[in-house]
Amino acid sequence: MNKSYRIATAALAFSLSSLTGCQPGHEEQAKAADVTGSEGGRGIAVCQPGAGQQFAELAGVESRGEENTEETTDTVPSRMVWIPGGTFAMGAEDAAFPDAKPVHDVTLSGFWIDEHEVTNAEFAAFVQATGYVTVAERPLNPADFPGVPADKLVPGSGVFVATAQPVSLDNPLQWWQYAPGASWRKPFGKGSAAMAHPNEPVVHVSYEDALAYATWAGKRLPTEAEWEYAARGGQEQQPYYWGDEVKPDGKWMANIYQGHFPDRNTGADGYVGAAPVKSYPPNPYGLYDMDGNVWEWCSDYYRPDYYQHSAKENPKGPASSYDPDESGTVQRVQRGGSYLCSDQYCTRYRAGSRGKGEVSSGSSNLGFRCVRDESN
Ligand SMILES: [Ca+2]
Repeated sequence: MNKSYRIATAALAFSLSSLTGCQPGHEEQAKAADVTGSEGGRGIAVCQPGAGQQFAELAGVESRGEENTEETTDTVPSRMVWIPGGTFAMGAEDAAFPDAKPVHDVTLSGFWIDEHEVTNAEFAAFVQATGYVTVAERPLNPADFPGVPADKLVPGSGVFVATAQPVSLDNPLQWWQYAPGASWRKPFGKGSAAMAHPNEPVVHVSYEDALAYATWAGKRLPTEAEWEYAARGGQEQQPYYWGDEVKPDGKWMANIYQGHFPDRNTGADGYVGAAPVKSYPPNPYGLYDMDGNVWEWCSDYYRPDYYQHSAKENPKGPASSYDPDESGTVQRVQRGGSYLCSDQYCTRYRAGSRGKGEVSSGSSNLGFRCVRDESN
């Protein structure tokens, strides 16, 4: 397997592949010039691998730093919700999402879906039962990383690091760093004492990791159509899964990003990083965090043109992946956006939009939830 995409510089750096869902569209790139150079010097460090995670001290905002290493045993129970079969309009008319066109009718059989993202506590039970080692924890094969010094081949994963000041939005490596030792157990890497919180969604999971968990749990990963159908909650096309306004009645409906990306996260919605599951209102189906918090793996291969010839009943995606932006990589769909999404950057938290990522890569804002067929 060619893993050269995981090398961004002479030193081992974080793969962009799992972040592509948060790369700006052309519209956002055009705005980058306006962003750069404004509000200089007001950056808030969200985390700094190597120096340790340092969450901003913000009044009213959950602050979690190195001192927070306590064990919590009171975990959110795992529950599944039955989604009745039906037909819905899949995709988005939004000009920012050409790969989400055309909007097309899709008919699905009913299925069960996790009411919340898989938590660290749930993933820990899987690891304890099976001894499973995630991709981010495994030794790196030098043959997969030609030209990278052996001492740089350290297991780890990509962690978001707020910039010290406003930057151009055309290069995500300015705010993504490869953090040695970062994994689902230690989301910010070995330079931080922070451990995974039991009720927060598991992160730094590759597609393989998510699939292994789902199989162990007697479940599977959702198709992209199932995911969107569940997220829409039986409602018609609208800009956001919850309605027409990003902040109806002055209330934040999902864990997304406020402030100025990527240097100043005000955490106005209550969280600057991942939030414990079920921290925001559920959708009409009783599902939490279908929007924001962390991206979620789907089982479909990603192709930007798939909607042009998608099956009408129970579509399962194309036979293989193709991404003109990253040809040669195998990509699966990711959905829902994350705590780093806003209308300034990463608009793909909006309804009907699509994300994607390279299958062996995880990051600090990527997790998953599972589904189950009626007969199982
Ligand atoms: Ca937030």
